[in-house]
Amino acid sequence: MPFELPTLPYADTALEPYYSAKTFSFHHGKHHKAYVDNLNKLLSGSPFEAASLEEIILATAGDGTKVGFFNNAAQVWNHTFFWHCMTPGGGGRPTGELAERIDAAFGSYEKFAEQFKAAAVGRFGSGWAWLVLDGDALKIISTPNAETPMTQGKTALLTVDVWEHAYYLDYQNRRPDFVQTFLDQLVNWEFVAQNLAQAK
Ligand code: MN3
Repeated sequence: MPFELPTLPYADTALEPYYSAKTFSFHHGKHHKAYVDNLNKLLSGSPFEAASLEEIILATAGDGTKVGFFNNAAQVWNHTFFWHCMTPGGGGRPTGELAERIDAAFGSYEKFAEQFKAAAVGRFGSGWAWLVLDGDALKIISTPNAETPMTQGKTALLTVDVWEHAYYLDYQNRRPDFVQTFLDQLVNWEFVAQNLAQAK
C-alpha cells in the first residue's frame, strides 16, 4: 500500500498567528507531500513495498546506495511527528511527571529551554532539534537534514523543524524568534508526555 499524506491534527489556521495557514500550505501541502510522493515512487517494485515507514528508515540508514529511500522515508516520519509536537494554546511549561523529569535532567525548565534553543539555532543548514529519551536519560540533540533519532536507538519525544521552509514565510531569517515562539506558544506537552509514557 502506498503511503498517504496524513492530515494535520488541527485546522491549518489553528496555530495562527504563530504558524500560519500559508506556511502549512507549503510545508504540509507541498514539502511533506513531496516526501510522500517521492517515497511511493521509489517503493514501487522495490524490496520495501510491504515495509512500514520505521522498517524502511532503519533498513536504509547509513546505506549510501539507498539515500533516496532514507531521506524521503525519514522526512515523512519527521514531519508527521512534528505536526503533533504543536497544538493551539500550547507552549510554556510542562506539568506533572514530565516537568519533574525535565528539571532532573536539565536543572530547570529555563535551562532545558536554553539548551533546546541552542541546539535548534546552532544546527548549521537544515535539520531538526530534538528532546529524546536515550536509555533512561532525557537529552537534547540536533540532527542534520533528514536524520532522525531512531537510527541512533533514541526515542523522539519532541522536535522542531529548523529547515528554512519550516519558518521562512512567517519569520524570514529569524530562526531564533521561530524557536522561541515554538517553545512559548506551540509545544504540545501532552504529546511529549505520551511519548515518554509509551517509551517506558
Ligand atoms: Mn520541514
